[in-house]
Amino acid sequence: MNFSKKNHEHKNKNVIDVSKKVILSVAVIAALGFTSCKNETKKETETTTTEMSKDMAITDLSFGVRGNCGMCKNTIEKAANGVEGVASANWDVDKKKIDVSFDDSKTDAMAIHKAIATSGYDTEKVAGDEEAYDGLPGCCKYDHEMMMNQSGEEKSDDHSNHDH
Ligand SMILES: [Cu+2]
Repeated sequence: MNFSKKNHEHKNKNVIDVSKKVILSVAVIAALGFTSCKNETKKETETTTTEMSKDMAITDLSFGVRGNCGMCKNTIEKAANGVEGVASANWDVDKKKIDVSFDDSKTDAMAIHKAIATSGYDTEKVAGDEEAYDGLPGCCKYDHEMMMNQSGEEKSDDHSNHDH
């Protein structure tokens, strides 16, 4: 009699232990699920931020472009600005040099060289389109032998390139 009662109590205790374990497991699983969810959200945010900063990446570039005057300046800058991703373009008539800022996720340096060449102007890397050059106003028909990408110093000292 006494033995049987003890056995019964033991069984009840087992049932309670099992229930406790189940509740604990559910809580742990829920906690894990919540944590992993949180991590995923965090990851997504980080990825978005990286992509955004990549989109905003602006590259500054300078290279030589031949030309004569203010009309050349307009044509050259218009050609560079016509390339998607170019934020700004400024051609220096004295230095025969253009400063361009562009989004390098949308375009690259060669696309800008080619666009300027298509408008008729020689760049350091691409010769100007001949037909477009022929169509330029007389004052804009620049010398193809012209020095380009000059620093101000070279221009003020004409003998800097000679050995005498
Ligand atoms: Cu001109």
